[in-house]
Amino acid sequence: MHVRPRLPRAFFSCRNGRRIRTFIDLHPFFKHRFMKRYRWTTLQPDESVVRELSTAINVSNPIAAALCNRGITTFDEARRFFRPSLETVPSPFLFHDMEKSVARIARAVDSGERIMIYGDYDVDGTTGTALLSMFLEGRGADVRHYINDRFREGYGLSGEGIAWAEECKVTLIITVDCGIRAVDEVRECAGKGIDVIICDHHEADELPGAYAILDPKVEGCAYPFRELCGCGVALKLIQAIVEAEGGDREQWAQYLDLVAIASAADMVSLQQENRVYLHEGLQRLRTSPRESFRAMAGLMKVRTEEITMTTIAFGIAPRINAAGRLESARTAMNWLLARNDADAGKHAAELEEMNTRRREIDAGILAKAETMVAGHCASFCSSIVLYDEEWHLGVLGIVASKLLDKFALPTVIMGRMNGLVKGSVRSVGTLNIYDVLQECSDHLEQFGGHHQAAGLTLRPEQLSGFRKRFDEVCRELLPVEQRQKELLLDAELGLQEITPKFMTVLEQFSPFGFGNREPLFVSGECRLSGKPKLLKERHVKFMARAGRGPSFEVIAFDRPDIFEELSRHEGSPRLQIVFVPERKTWNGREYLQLRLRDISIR
Ligand SMILES: [Mn+2]
Repeated sequence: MHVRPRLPRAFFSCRNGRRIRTFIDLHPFFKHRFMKRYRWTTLQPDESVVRELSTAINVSNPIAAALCNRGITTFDEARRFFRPSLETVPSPFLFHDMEKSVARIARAVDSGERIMIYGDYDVDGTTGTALLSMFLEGRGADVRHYINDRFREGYGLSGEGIAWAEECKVTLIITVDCGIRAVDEVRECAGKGIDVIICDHHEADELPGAYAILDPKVEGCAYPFRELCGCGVALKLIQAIVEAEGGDREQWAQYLDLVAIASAADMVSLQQENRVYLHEGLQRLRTSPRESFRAMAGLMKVRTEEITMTTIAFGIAPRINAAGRLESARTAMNWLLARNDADAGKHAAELEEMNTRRREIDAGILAKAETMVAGHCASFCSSIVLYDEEWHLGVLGIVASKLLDKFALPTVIMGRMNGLVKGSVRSVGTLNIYDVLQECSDHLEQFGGHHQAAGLTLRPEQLSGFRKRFDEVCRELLPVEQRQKELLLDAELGLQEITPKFMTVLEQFSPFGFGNREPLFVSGECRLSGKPKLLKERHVKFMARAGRGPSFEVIAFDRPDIFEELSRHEGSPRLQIVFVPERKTWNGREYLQLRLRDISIR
C-alpha cells in the first residue's frame, strides 16, 4: 500500500521573524546531512564500456563516464561529438513532402506568385520567418511575412492572418514553428485558393490537409533526427532548394546564426544535428555577425567575438521575446530583417527598451509573489498557486520558472484577461504537469502543454476549487524525495586528476544547454584549508585540498549559507563537493577554479 508521507502544515512559516523555510528544511528525511541543497544522484554507466571508451579515445575514466552518460560510447560517436561537422547532417530530402515543397516554391517564385511566411511570435518562429523571408527575397520572390499576436490571436495559424493573406492576394503560405494542428484553418485556406506548406516541429494527432507537411515528428516522416526546432525545419527547406539547384553550401549555411539562436532558445535537445548547427552558428555570430546582432551586442555591451550560449539564452533570446510578450513581435522582425546599421541600431534600441520594461514587470510580480508565498496565501503544502488580476500575462511563465527554481514545487502563476483567469504552470522533477491538470479539469475551462510546462484558463469562481484540487493531486503524485531538486553527477573525480589535458578535453563538451548538460563531478573526501571568504555578502570563496595534494580555489555563487556553516567549524572540516572545474585567467595568469554546485560538510 502506498503510504502518504505526513507533511508539515505550515512549511512556509515566517512567523517569529524566522527566514522562510521550505518543506526541505523541516522534513527529517533530508536532515541526515546538513547543508546539501540538492539530492545527489551519481550516474552509473557500464564500467566496461567506460574503460573501453577511455582507451579508444585516450581520455581519463571520468571523461569517458561523462561521455557514456550522454549516450556516446564509441570512437565514431566521440569523434562526431568533439568534431561537429556540416558534412554529417542528413539530406533534407528525407522529409516526406520535401520534393513536393521545393517544386511548389520554385513554381511560385518563377511565376511571381505572392508568398506569405507565417510564423509564431517566439524566438523560434521569428528567426525562422526571417530566414525564409531573406532567402526567398534573395531569389526575387514576392514575399510578405505575418507573425500572429500572442494576446489577440493566440498561438498558431489564425483567421485574422488568413484574412490578411487573402487581402494581399497571397496564393502560397509557408508556416514556421506552427500550423501542424491547424486542421480547420488549412481547410479555410484551401477554400480561398491558398496552398499551405507547413514547417513545424510540434506533434499532432490529426494532420491538416496541407499542400505539404515538413515536420520530423509526424508519422510517416523518414527524417532521422526528430529534435530540430521550427527554424531548423525552415533551414532544411532552403537547404533542399539550394541542393536541388546544385548551389553551394554557403547559400543555406549563411543562416545558421539564426538556427543556433532558435535551437538554444526553444529548448530542443542540443545533440547531434542541433549540436552541429549550434557550433557553426556560434562561429558565425562571433566572426561575421549580421547587422542586427552587431547592433544588439553593442547595446548589451558584449563583444561579438565573445558571444556564448549564455549571451544567447540570457541576452539575445529574452530581447527578441520581449517584443512579443509586451507589444508585437513585429519589432523583433524589423530588427532581424534590418539591412543596414542605422535600421539595425534603431530596432535593437526598441527591443532594448521593451526588454528593460519587461524586466521591471517581472521583478515586480516576482517580489509580490514571494511575499504571498511567505504570507501563506500561496497555497497548501505541495504546490504554489498564485493569482493577481493586475499581473501581465506576457511574463507569467518567466515568474513561474523563477519561483520553481527557488522553491522546487509545482507552480501556477495567474493573471486576468477579458474576465477570465489565465496562467502559466511549471513542473518539478519528473511530475507530468499535463496529467496533473487533467485531474483538475473539472475546475478548468481550458488547458494545454507538455510534461514540464503548460498554460491554463479558468473562470474566477473556479479559482479556490482549482487551487485545492491542484495541491491534492500534486501531493499524491509527487514523491517526497522529488521535492528536493536533483543534481546528476557524472563521476567521482579526485582533485589531483584535474590536469591541463583533462581541462582541454572537458571544454570541448560545450556548448551546453538542454540535452547537453555541463559535466558535473563529485570529489572524494577533501578538507577545507585556510579561512573561507564572503564576497559581496553573497558569494563564498575557499580553498580545498585532498590529502597532501595541491589546494584548489572553490567559488560558490549565491550561497552565503555555506560561508556561515564553514565558519562555524573549528580546524579544517571534512568536505565533499559537487563542482564544475573551470580555467580562469587573471592578470594574464591562467589558473584552475572549481565552481561549486553543492557541498556536504562533516
Ligand atoms: Mn518552436
